[in-house]
Amino acid sequence: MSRDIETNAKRRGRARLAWAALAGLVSAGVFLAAAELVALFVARDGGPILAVGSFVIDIVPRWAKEFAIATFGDNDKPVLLITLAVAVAVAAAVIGVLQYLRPPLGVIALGVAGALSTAAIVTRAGATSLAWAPPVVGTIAGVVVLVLLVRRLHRWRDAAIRDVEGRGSDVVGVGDPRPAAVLEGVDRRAFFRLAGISAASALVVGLGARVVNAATSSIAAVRKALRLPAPSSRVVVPTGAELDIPGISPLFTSNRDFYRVDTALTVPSVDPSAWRLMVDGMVDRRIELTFDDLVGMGLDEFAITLTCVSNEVGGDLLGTARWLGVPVREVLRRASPQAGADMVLSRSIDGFTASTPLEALTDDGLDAILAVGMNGEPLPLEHGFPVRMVVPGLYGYVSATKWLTELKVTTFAADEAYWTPRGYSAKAPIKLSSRIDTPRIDKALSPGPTIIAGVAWAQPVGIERVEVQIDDGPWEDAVLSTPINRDTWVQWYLEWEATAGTHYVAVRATDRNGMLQIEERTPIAPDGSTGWQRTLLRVS
Ligand SMILES: Nc1nc2c(c(=O)[nH]1)N[C@H]1C(S)=C(S)[C@@H](COP(=O)(O)O)O[C@H]1N2
Ligand SMILES: [Mo]
Repeated sequence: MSRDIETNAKRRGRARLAWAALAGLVSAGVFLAAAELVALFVARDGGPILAVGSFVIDIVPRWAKEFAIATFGDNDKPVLLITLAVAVAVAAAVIGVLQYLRPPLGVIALGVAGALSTAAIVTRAGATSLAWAPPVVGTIAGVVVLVLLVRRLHRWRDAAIRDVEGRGSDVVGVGDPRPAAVLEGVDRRAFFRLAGISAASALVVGLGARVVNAATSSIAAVRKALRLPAPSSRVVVPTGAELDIPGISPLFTSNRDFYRVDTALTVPSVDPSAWRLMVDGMVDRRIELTFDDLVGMGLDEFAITLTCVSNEVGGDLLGTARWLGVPVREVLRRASPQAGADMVLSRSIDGFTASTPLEALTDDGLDAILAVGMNGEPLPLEHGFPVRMVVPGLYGYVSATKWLTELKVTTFAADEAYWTPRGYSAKAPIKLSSRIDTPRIDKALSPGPTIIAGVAWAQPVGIERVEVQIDDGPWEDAVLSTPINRDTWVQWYLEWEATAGTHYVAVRATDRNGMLQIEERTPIAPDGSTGWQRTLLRVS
């Protein structure tokens, strides 16, 4: 009788080794899922599965590659991935068993595997500065799940041992009055519950992230391969346009630093070869353009400062880029808008719409464009690839439609855009404004010569003057950089002899029409914030 119980217990002990292997597999699944999820946000190519696959492709000797291609042909990559998956699964099972039998050996092995995959990822060509994040976060998540699962497995084992030892007497003497067999059931269920939840979450999160990443990054490859024709004209940057002052906003905002605002939960994937622009509504001729048609109209480069209506006083939701594109007026001219139309409703593939006054798009003196390039490269995916609108002088939400698909010529009376029923004006010219970039409010300053500097903008009128006031002193004229054009911001600075103590610095701008920036503070809704920026500086 007692021998029966013992062999039974041994059998169950061996079964628990299989559950330890399962714990390892689940932890590996959590590792991969967490890494894929992080990769989606910080480093598109940083997912460990494909990265390690690419790493293997890079390091296997040529004969092995040739053997694989000769043997498996077009299936060589799937075969590689399957082989890799099997290897990972075996290693994960071993790690689970190690952690069960000899903790913390499993954790250490998992940590080493994580470090190796991180090395494989960050040494890849084109790895971004955050490429380490997916495997590192994945490793941490995997270790946590492994530790928790094996701890539950140990508790289950201990309860089972007590159960065997305690047969005959009903109660185990560990302070819990419940029978040992009941406790064993509780611990077993705790293990399987955690294993089940972890495995299911890893599956859903990992596959979801992978699918989204694959769907969008194939467009990333298309974009990378895209060569835009050279523009027939380039932006001329006059000397003195860019001030060399530490802490000031660069004259051109890099694509990487350019603010991003949109309603898209995931970045839409639009293949230029499938892209079409419909121009319809109140037009004599409905037209449809392909990407080649558009680019074939001839590209020019335009410097324009884009501004978001959500920019608060002192905020950074604006940026200046060299946009490569075709004037909207040339496209509209082909369709020939009808009399009575006063608005163009531009539509994005994701359903977003913007209402732009027709004359802002047809005026010969305004460079409203359909942009395909940004700072010398095709539009980044997040900034509207392959085609977006950029209109000088209007906030982005009423003009700068990304992932553009349609221009509907219509009237403000007949149509309304995405933000109009949501509390924002149907028309929204950019309000002239100015910002202090340096010194920052949190910067420790010492007495002596100090440069106060920033940017000011009044698209499409241009900035005439920027004034700075220190404490209750007079408004002093700041020195302005040479403007590129009226559609871009200017930089400004003022030299100041800082004295110890607390000071207020305020800035205000005047545009070329002689209009002074509005002093009174108003919120961003319904048509943009106003107010002079005033910051506090501490000098000691
Ligand atoms: N499809 C689409 N286009 C859009 C938006 C959007 O939500 N969806 N937001 C607009 C707003 S509010 C602004 S300020 C600009 C921002 O452009 P950016 O993200 O390239 O800086 O895009 C505009 N174009
Ligand atoms: Mo915006």
